[in-house]
Amino acid sequence: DQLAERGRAAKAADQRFMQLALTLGRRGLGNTWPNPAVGAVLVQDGVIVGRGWTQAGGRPHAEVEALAQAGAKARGATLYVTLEPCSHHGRSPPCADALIAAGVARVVSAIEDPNPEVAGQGHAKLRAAGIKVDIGIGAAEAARAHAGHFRKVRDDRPHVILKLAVSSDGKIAGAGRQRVAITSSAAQQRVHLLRAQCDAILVGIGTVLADDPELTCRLPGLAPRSPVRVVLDRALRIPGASKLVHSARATPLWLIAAETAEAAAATKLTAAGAELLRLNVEPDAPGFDLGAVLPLLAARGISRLMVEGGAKVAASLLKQDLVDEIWLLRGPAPIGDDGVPALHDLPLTAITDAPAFRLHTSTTLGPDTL
Ligand code: AOF
Ligand code: ZN
Repeated sequence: DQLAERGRAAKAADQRFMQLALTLGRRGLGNTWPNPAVGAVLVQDGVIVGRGWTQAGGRPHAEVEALAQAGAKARGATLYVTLEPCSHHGRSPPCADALIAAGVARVVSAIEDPNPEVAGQGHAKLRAAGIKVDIGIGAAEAARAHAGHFRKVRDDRPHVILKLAVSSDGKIAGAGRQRVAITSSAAQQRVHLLRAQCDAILVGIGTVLADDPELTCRLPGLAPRSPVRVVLDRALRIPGASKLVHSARATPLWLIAAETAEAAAATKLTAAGAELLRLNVEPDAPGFDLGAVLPLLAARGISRLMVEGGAKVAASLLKQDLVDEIWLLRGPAPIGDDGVPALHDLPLTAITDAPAFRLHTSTTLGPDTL
């Protein structure tokens, strides 16, 4: 009985420390691309001796941070980490080697790293050095935190988060695309936080022309965490006077344009700080093939992509089954039949009733529902 009790207590402690590692790891969301946002905790005799998370731009890795904090106290300690420690010589030496050198006794790892350069070899290396390795605690939550990394490695595209802010009758704007207040400031703040937790945010040129959005995170202190802004702008119609172009030096702006887009516009926008990504488009195609746009972003390191509009981009992503996660914010008031529906040519029930999606969480934000 005493033995069973001790086993249960040890398991509960493992879960608690892994929860902490997951929480620390999430601090890096949106800030570590092209790398995943990993969290790590080093524990010696039940006492936390080191905490770490992947730093901006992906380095140092979480384990290295935790080891640096623990110093000599890492010897004999247990490491809780949200992703398999790396075994490859990438932009930094392998974390597995650092853990072995520091004398860590046990590693509790949430999930295997799908990166083919690692893919089980990190765990194997640790075991070969006599470290006890337990895998799987917190795996579901880790898979969610690292969804972008998994998607990028496996499917060459980012994890796509579609954000929709709709009126009670499922509209996103008034008649003639007129801007209407739909959600409250509480909901808007939550959206700004989500922006900070994504690597990039994508909109169509129609949304830019209609709304002149800035697409930054404007929460106090979090402006530097604004994502890369990406606009699908095949003919380079984005106005030089738009907020996006104006802020292009402070926060990156990537314009996805057709190879045929006018050279003069390209020169002007590049001079203003925007970066151009050229993509081939068939002359009579209605727009870009999003199935080709997403790999372009993944190749540049983007693993968590938020999509904020408009209705055409949202509908075509859904039609092509390229949406992984939806944030549906619904305001309390209707707009009316002449408003713009959230999904061009698709009823909103295409997502709310679609078998491909399941409700993860539902919560209220002021007068709105998320
Ligand atoms: C870890 N801890 O905190 C992260 C890891 O180019 P590098 O050397 O920075 O390696 C990048 C790869 O390392 C990345 O694709 C992923 O497989 C892994 N990320 N690994 O041990 C970390 N961020
Ligand atoms: Zn590493």
